[in-house]
Amino acid sequence: MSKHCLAVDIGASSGRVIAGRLEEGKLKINEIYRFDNHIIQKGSHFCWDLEHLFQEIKKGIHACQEIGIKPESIGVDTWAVDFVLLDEEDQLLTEAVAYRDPRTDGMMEKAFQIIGKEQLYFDTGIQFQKFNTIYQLYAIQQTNPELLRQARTFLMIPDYFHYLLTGKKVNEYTNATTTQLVNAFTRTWDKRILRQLGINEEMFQPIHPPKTLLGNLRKELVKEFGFDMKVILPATHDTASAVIAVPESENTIYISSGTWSLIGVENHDPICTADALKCNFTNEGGIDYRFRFLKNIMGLWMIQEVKRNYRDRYSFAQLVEMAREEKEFTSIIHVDDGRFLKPDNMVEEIQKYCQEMNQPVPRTPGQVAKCIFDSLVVSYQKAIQEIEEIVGKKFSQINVIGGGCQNELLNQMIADVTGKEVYAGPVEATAIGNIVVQLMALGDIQTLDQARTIIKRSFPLRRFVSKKERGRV
Ligand code: LFR
Repeated sequence: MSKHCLAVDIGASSGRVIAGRLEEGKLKINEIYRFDNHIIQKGSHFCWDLEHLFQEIKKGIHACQEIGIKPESIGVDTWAVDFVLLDEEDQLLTEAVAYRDPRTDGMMEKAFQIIGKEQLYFDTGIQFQKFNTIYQLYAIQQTNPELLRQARTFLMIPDYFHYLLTGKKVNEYTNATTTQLVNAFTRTWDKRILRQLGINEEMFQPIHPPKTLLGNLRKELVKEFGFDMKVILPATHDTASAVIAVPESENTIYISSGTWSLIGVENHDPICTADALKCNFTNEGGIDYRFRFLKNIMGLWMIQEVKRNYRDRYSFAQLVEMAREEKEFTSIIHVDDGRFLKPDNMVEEIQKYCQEMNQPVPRTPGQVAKCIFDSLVVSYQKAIQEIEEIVGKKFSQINVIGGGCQNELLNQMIADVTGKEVYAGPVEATAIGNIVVQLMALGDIQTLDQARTIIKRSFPLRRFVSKKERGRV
């Protein structure tokens, strides 16, 4: 039996502390602790509550002790792009402003006046999203340049938690690439871009790849927990960790399904071409310097918001069942329209959109949910066509990973619309990806291929075929 590794996986709506280890060639995982996460309003900004999240991480570690697990190592992953700045005393200079905050409105266009859009894409390979770190930093540069001058350290959210755990300040590679400030070819901070935008380049830390052994816990924490452990960098961008857990990477298009739907393929080189730019695909840095060639689709955020708008009267499962009943309702919205990024009320925004487009307006929760699922699948199908065109290859199967793969209605709809085989699972792809990277660093797993073989053996997938295909058998 191998050692226990702890994955702390925090998404936009919840966080998990999951322990994993190898047992007779299989990976066994065990959810130790789960907590909520959400955006809170602090002053005039939407922010993440990092203090609360760190307390929750600590509770998860304490919980290990209570059930007699003594982990060998720990690693944290979260969503991408967000960050904090520290001063010369390593104190927080900023709140962790959330990427859905409107401070970046108009910043992307303003930055394009200084750096050409093409140059930015050809150098970084990163998609244009108004919330990318580059535009968040540029927003600070425009409104409070003094803050950037004072900053000594730039840490992304998982980097900050790793700093709190160890006292070591580094930037992890996979997450750093999402800033749109890392050169896709040199894999280092792109000084030219930073200089052009007047962003203090001194605050960036050395970039370290996943599998780096960062160090041990701070002494105070060892005392508090009663044990020490190693802190190992996983792929700290949650999507990077999730994609590690896609068992078949060659002929598969993955959809990492959670708050966002990340749809794409794994490549060995970045595709920074005019076609990829036109379709706004990204080339995020992955494990072993592979690339996630993918597109962000608005994802289950829309249904999470709808659930909230209905004051949590219906569970996700109920919304799915109600959508299933609404066979006749077929209005389609453009899910990637910026208006759905953080509307005051998602239900009303969807209704307004349908009205403006002269489509039937969804009135019941089932109709709203059906409209979201149908529209997501339309967006997936378009992205798949673009991927196949740009990559120049047809893919026979789709692997839906992450929490959203439990939505059987959506899985079936994807199979029906695309005509491809759909595989669902693993649900905890992100934590699994996080854990296998720690096991690789510890020498218990040798290669990525071996990790994927173990994952395939350990977590059976569910298969969905299109109605048409089922009719044939
Ligand atoms: C998914 C994710 C996406 C990223 C978005 C914002 O959780 O990490 O990959 O584009 O959140 O950070």
